[in-house]
Amino acid sequence: MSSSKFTAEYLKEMAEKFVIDGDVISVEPYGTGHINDTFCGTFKTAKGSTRYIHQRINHNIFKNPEGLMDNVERVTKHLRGKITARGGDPLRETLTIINTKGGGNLHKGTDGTFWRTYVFVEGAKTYDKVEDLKMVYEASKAFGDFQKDLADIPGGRLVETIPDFHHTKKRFETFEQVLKADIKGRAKEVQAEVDFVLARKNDASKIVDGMASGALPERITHNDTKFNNVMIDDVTKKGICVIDLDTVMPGSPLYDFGDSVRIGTSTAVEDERDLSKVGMDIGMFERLSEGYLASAKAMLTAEEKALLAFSGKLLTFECGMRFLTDYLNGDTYFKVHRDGHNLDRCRTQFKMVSDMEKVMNKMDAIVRKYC
Ligand code: ADP
Ligand code: GN1
Ligand code: MG
Repeated sequence: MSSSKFTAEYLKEMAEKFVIDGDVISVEPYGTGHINDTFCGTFKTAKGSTRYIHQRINHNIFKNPEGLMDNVERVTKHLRGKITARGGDPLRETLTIINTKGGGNLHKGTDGTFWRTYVFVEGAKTYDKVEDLKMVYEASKAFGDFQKDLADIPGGRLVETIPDFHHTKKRFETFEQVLKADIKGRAKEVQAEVDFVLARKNDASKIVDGMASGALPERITHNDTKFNNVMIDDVTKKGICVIDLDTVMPGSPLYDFGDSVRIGTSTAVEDERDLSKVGMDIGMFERLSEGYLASAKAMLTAEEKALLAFSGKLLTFECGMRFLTDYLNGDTYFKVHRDGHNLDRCRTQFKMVSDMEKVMNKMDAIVRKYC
């Protein structure tokens, strides 16, 4: 369901289900996420106006929205405690759930949709592309702090909101099945990209095998550490709030560090069509490593540290393979806004992978420098 399918009246009615002071003025599409439908709601209050984020959770992808929201409740409650203890502002430094008038964290529409509302983090923004080296450092440090803060979350194991999300080996097997079925007849157009994937089969199992054998520990991780999932403060330029908590679940820090390399070290946006503009910038990689390790170094094992540079390549490869899989499948998973959009995204990711393969020794040396 695309955002445009919701009328203004529908959206206002949805927004009124939540405990919010003031009258709703408008609810407009917001952001550039690929999964959920995000809206910014503006409400009239005595002092002027207040904004909120309303989101329709994509329940084709997140099959257990209730379990997902339980995770978000637990994670944000824990983070709120940490932020308050260090004198921070929990309303800006983590997400704050607004309950429904019925008292829950989720509004279920009669049409089968699932909606939630967050306090809008003001005075900060997300960026689809890195603008300067300080931003890379700060965003990466924010992801490291996030992992560190969640290391002692109490209670049982968090719900796996998407099972096997970063199981690269299973993702590879899915790719092979989709390629074989070729339901849209697109495989013939993308032989070079298909060959690129098939040539890297052996890489796919490296992290998951380590997880399965216990050589790599399970921790609580974010699992979707793209650059626009951290809000950068307009004034201090620090990464103040890690958002998009739908995939916070048990995982490996290598998933988070690795995934942050995709966009955090790229000279172009994820869907850039001119590949001559796309590249992995080693200076950006250095700042990204420095920022992440400034927070995370103390908690990582030697085995994890040894795989950090490789994880950048692997997670970028995994994401490119997912875009290609979706392209072959007829674009049913990621939102697309033009023909060939997933293929364009796949190509930027593979360009990044090729660049990383050329300088993997340098990447390893940089990581070691900050370990
Ligand atoms: P998706 O899962 O589709 O990526 P996100 O949760 O990342 O959705 O939200 C999409 C965009 O909406 C973000 O990149 C950010 O710009 C904006 N956004 C999300 N939550 C907030 C918030 N609490 N305050 C301000 N902006 C937000
Ligand atoms: C999706 O939701 P968003 O846009 O932050 C995807 C990530 C991909 C990313 C690629 C739940 O992230 O795994 O890496 O697109 N999220 C999900 O840009 O599949
Ligand atoms: Mg997002």
